Amino acid sequence: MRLFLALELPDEVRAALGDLQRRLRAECRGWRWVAPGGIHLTLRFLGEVAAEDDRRQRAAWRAAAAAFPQLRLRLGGIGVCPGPSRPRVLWAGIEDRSERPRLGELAAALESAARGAGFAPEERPFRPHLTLARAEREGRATAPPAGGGPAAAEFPCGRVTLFRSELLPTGARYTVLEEFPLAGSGGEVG
Ligand code: 2AM
Repeated sequence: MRLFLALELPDEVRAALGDLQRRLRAECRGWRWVAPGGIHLTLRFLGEVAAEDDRRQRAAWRAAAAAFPQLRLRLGGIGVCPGPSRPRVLWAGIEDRSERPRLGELAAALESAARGAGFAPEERPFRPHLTLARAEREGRATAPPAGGGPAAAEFPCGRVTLFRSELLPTGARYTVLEEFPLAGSGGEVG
């Protein structure tokens, strides 16, 4: 199974991102748009995991989440990576003045749990982003001007979610396998 750990977004935040996608779709060509219901914030990509290892690892994810206080975030501006001349991914960020630094701490706590569970270290730095679209062909998509993101209120994040990702011809299908509440939370997302 292909697995990853992520934060789910409250419905109103996904709706704001869906509105943003509609606006960008009119301005930008050459993108495959992610269904708003599937937009999430990846904290740790796990990759292929055997079912028996997954069962064992879940205790580590549960413990790491339970030790980390819940946080509040706010959507930030949009951008593309790796850069505007050859955009591959179009994303919305997390506002710097929200609890974004704590998001890095949560990802680091999960990274540490992952290493404890036997995963090879993640070499790439953690760059929190919400993927809105992927280029149909690399280098052919038009990038929107960076900056202004969706207007949206601060939202609470109360749990880490373990997702299964299946790569289908119609796009990725994400399935929630288990939710791990953060400290001081009933596990709510909003
Ligand atoms: P992306 O949104 O930037 O594509 C499920 O595929 C999630 O895991 C997505 O959020 C995706 O990031 C991320 N992901 C997929 N493959 C990955 C990899 N090899 N390393 C890190 N993250 C990955």
